[in-house]
Amino acid sequence: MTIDSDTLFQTPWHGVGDFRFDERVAAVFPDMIRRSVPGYGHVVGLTGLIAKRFAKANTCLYDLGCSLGATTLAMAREVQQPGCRLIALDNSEAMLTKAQHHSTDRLIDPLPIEWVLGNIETHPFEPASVFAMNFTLQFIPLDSRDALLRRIAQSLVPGGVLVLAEKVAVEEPDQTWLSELHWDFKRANGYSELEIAGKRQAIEQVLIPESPGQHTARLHQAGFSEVVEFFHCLNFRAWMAIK
Ligand code: GEK
Repeated sequence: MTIDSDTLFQTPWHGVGDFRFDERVAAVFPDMIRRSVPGYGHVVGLTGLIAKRFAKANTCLYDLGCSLGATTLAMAREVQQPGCRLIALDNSEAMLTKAQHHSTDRLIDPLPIEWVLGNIETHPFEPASVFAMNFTLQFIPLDSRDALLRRIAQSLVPGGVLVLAEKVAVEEPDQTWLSELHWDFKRANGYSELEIAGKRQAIEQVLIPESPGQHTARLHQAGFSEVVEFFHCLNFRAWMAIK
């Protein structure tokens, strides 16, 4: 696979809140997410290892908001339990088309992957032992998040797990420097001031982060018995929520 550099915001974007997961974003996505999300590779790799530990034979495993399938492939490589189905869901046709292409030349002995074009909010889930939702809940409308998390918890078999990774809102008013440090991270990865400001403007009304406290409270309310943070870097966190 050749990875194109993310130069999308070097020229003016369409406008405020106009960010879309279209062909232009899909083409540069691996470069964009690596340079924008601290610890992305760790979260993806650990999700594979968590899936290996929690997968139960003859159940489904879901990757919700799979994009180009990095998390999906990490799970497919690790899971050994028999009779599992791995379902990768995204509502961007551009992402899914590319994901399917990549996966065929990347897996040697694959757990078969079902690539599904669909909306996480309405797609019916079958009994599952693992859900991964890495950096995707942040794009779901705020008033749909409780119902989605409840539906995920209901679809999990006892002892099943949800891996949830998110960009989070800064909880303490005196910690706004955490967001600034994230912009420093992007600068250090070669993004210009124009690109950082352009992306912020485009994504402002599309990516709505919530605080860590809001996430963990929602996970408990949704029916998870144990919620453990396994990753934290700047304003990015990931939890395992066990049913
Ligand atoms: C990774 N998890 O590389 N239904 C389905 N898909 C959706 C929806 C929805 N309602 N809303 C957004 N998406 C991936 C990275 S990216 C994160 C996830 C980012 C999809 C959207 O099309 C995009 O592919 C993905 O969620 C979010 O491990 O871009 O920061």
